[in-house]
Amino acid sequence: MTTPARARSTHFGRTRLVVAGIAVAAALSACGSSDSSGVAAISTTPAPGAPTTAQVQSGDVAVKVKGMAFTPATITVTAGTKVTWTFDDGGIPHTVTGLKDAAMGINSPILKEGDYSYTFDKPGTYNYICSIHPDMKGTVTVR
Ligand SMILES: [Cu+2]
Repeated sequence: MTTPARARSTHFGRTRLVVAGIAVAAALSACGSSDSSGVAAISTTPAPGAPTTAQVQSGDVAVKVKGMAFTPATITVTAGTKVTWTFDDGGIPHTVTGLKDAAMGINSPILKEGDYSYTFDKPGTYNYICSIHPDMKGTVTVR
């Protein structure tokens, strides 16, 4: 009667010890993985001010028309900013063509090279495309 109780007690104690050991190991590995992923997340986060598309630009702003795209496709400028698109896509013709009433003034000829400029005087959002390749899209936000 005494022996079975002892045996059970010992067995119970061992089980708890093993469980505690597993819990510690799990806690350590979980801690290690969460630490490393936290460091990775911090290192891949861009520094403040790094994304150029979020910056408000003024004066003369340049946009490249190259590789079947406007780069940067999205810009934010202050009123009075002159935006110049430079066409350089290996002989592929493109345009800068405004969409909707507010952007109707944006209307370049078909160009393979050279540049086209437009001065944005009024605040608003101006969407434009290449009329030959409508998948080429750009946006100028004027503040
Ligand atoms: Cu085009």
